[in-house]
Amino acid sequence: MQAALSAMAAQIIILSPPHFSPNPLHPTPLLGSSFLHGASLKLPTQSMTLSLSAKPLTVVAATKKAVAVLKGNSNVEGVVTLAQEDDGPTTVNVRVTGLTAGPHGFHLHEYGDTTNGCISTGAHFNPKKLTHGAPEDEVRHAGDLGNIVANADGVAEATIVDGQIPLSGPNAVIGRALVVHELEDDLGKGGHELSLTTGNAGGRLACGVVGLTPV
Ligand SMILES: [Cu+2]
Ligand SMILES: [Zn+2]
Repeated sequence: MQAALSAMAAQIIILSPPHFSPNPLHPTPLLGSSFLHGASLKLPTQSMTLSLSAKPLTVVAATKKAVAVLKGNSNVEGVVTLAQEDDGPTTVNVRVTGLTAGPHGFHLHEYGDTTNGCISTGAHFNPKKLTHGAPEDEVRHAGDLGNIVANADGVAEATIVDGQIPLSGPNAVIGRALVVHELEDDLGKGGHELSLTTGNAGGRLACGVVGLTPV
């Protein structure tokens, strides 16, 4: 870890000179205070990343984990765990009970706001401004995780691996909400007026905010 940070700091210094070339309007000596400030090894990681115009450096291998506890106004409830290694896909483990047998739409919604129950979690998380689809479609909401299928006992268990729901970065899903629906998500192909926005998946049975959990 220490070695990795030192190596990165060395890289920063090598990459930094363009930012510190003398400005003709405000000439300052190259080794003046601004240079020393910019090259300080005590800068937080975030600042070092922002100081580079190239894509952010990966500091060290990291696993992130999160959990959502789903509850609602019925006896439907569940626990969903999410895990992501580095910038890889996120693995989502789902267990929901109290459902009617069969498929139920399962999505990541935009907001982690449950002040008015699951309704206030907003629409499907959709940073790319596309229409609703299936998880495997190119055109889909990031939050479109398809259906989970309950057995005759009303229990749905699934493992979903998805590349559009990272646990960090600009489109991170932490602080948003997972929602399980009353009906099957038609994956945008049902021809209903709601197919291309919600998959016509009906009411929201239970929801839970995605929060970080110990790795
Ligand atoms: Cu939904
Ligand atoms: Zn959607």
